Amino acid sequence: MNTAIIRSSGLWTPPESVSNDELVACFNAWVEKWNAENADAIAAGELEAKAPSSSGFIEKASGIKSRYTIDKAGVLDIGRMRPEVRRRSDDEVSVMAEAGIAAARQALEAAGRDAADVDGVICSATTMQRTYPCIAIEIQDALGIDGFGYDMSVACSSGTFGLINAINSIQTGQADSILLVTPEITTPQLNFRDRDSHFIFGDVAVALLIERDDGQADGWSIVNARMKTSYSNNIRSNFGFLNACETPEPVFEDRYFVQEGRKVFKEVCPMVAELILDQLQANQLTAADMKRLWLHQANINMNMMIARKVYDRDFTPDEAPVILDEFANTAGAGSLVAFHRHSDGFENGEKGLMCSFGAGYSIGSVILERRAA
Ligand code: CO8
Repeated sequence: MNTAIIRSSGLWTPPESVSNDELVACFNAWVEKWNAENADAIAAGELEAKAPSSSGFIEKASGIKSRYTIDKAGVLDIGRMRPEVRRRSDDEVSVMAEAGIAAARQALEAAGRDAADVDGVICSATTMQRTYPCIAIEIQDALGIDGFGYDMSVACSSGTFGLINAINSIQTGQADSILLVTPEITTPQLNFRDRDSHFIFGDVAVALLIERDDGQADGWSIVNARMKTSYSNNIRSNFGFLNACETPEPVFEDRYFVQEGRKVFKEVCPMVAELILDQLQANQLTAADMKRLWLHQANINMNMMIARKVYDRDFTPDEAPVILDEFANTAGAGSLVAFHRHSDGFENGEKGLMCSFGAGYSIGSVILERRAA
């Protein structure tokens, strides 16, 4: 069986970022307007007045300070409160592919590789912009890769499950080199008029180049990979192709992201810590062997709790780096972005662990070892 190595990574961020203060100012202006327009119904007890949001709550409850979006003006326009996306012709590159291509090009450049070196593209993200042709095939075509491409989706574990698929392709000899691309365009899936969730997500694209390990190249070899899923309705979106045909017609809000955040927190943290500790033990390793945990980036308090349980001691920010202050939750991209931003300072043979967790529930956990050729 071949062995796989992560050779390089790449990242695309939209040019515009929205701070908590900007987001909250827009939300609160809309709340004030809505409450004024519905004052009579509120006074009569027919409607409940909407409560304002607060930057202080957002930062304390989630650790998020800002998020990138594909269209700041649309998000902050109280008459719209969602990104505006120009409809593109069939001859133009799609929004998701464009983001993915930029991240993929960066990963190729970082490894000194070009399209001729790559056999396949996996596009793994929470939601696809269209059903077919696959976004992965569009990315493959734009980069000029002679091989194959396919899309896959496992919500917040899309990045790690995609990585594990790439590893499997290389181990079985199906491919020698795979570009994994995770473009997460989440802000159009968010209800910016919902106080509970309007601050949570941001847009990004991340790419990893995974190759057959020939023992010559720098990178990260794969020590072990684990996947776990367990059905839960606590994080849900009912957006889908049947919406247009459903009777009764679904309310528009039902198509957005919704969650029972407290339940998710309580249920997912112990599941993740237990899986990581079990995986380490099964590989004759302990937390002390892990120089860094690149955890999914949904909530800083979740990450602190999981890292505390895994290390069984206080830990330094360097041991469980946080990127959600800048990016917010980027769904399936989060743990890969943390890896991209914070994979320096490893000596040959030192190990770290990448772990995603989220809707499904789903957990993807990969132990990596630094290889310096
Ligand atoms: N401003 C001010 N106050 C607020 C706000 C706000 N914006 N929102 C809620 N509050 C208030 C509430 O009204 C409540 O007040 P009171 O105590 O008086 O009733 C108080 O704050 C506490 O509310 P919560 O209990 O809801 O607050 P929490 O402390 O639980 O924090 C979080 C909310 C931050 C959402 C937290 O529960 C959390 O992050 N949980 C983990 C969730 C998680 O990790 N989910 C993973 C989702 S991501 C995923 O799986 C990918 C899905 C695919 C994504 C697709 C892209 C869109």
